[in-house]
Amino acid sequence: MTDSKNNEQQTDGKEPYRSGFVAVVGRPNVGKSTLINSLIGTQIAIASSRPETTRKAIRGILTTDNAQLVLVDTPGIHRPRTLLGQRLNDVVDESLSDVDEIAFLLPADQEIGPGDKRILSRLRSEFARKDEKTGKFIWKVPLIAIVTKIDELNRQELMAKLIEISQFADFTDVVPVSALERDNVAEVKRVLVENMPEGPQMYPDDQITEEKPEDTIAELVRGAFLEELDDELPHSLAVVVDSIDRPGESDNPETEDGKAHVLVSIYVERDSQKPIIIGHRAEHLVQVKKRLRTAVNRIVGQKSKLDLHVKVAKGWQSDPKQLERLGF
Ligand SMILES: Nc1nc2c(ncn2[C@@H]2O[C@H](COP(=O)(O)OP(=O)(O)OP(=O)(O)O)[C@@H](O)[C@H]2O)c(=O)[nH]1
Ligand SMILES: [Mg+2]
Repeated sequence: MTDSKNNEQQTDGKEPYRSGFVAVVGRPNVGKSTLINSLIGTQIAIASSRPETTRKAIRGILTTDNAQLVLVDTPGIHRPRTLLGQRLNDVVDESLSDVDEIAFLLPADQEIGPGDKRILSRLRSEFARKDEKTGKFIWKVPLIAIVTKIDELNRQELMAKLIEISQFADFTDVVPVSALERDNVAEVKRVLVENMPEGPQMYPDDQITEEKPEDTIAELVRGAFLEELDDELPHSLAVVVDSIDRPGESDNPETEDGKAHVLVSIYVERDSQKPIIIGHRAEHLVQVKKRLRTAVNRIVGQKSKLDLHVKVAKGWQSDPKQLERLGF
């Protein structure tokens, strides 16, 4: 099942062009962001071993010879415990309105659970109607089950898993994949394209995301801290890019060195968290800047300087005003 990097879609010239939106949904931590990155071939969404990594509906654009798919990464669907959790669920609702196809991710290495059932019934209430005669659900859009993390199972276990998932709901198709080992990623692409309605190309060939540079950088900074900090501060971080000043375009004296100046605020919930973020002799700030140098230069389109400021927004995850200010 391993696919080669050059395994692009072949067209015979007769295939219609297809385009539209795919909502990528599933419980927290099932591998949504990782799969989207691997479909697109570059990191546009951050992924981590912690649940609730994704907080915004990031849109990645996948262009093939005969199709363009906008993959909408969503926060994991879960029972909310904080106001932030509630807002994350709202984000999922918004990103579900008006999609052409749904990719429902289920991890191969876990049992189908109440979380998955809740997601299914939520999808049904929005996208399906019940046929009175047969009692079956008729879907308005294709519903594709993607079984993730298959590298965790042997062949026999995987077969049993695929059968179990096929019986869980009336999926249009069921596709196994390991995004981590790039196993069967091309097949996922093929199935998603095949089920997309006909439509025109919407974005230039080389555009891979709909996000503003500010938002992409803010996500990358948050992702870099999640990696840098291990488990010290799981959910307490929010990142905002306040400004990008380019030389010649602003009065900011910082740009006199010819570099763009990217001003970033990193919010934590309590004073005591500040030194943890900053680290001994600012080691975390230094590492994060180093990690992101190339990516930020690419996004801004020129040599840039990241300026990181750690601030406290007391209890922001449960405070409506603060949440709004931080873009939720
Ligand atoms: N073994 C294995 N692990 C994977 C695979 N894909 C993702 N993971 C791991 O699963 C964890 C979660 O991945 P994410 O892509 O952040 O999951 P998510 O569904 O986007 O999570 P939220 O945004 O929090 O809902 C990370 O530690 C990934 O490295 C895979 O194919 N195989
Ligand atoms: Mg995610």
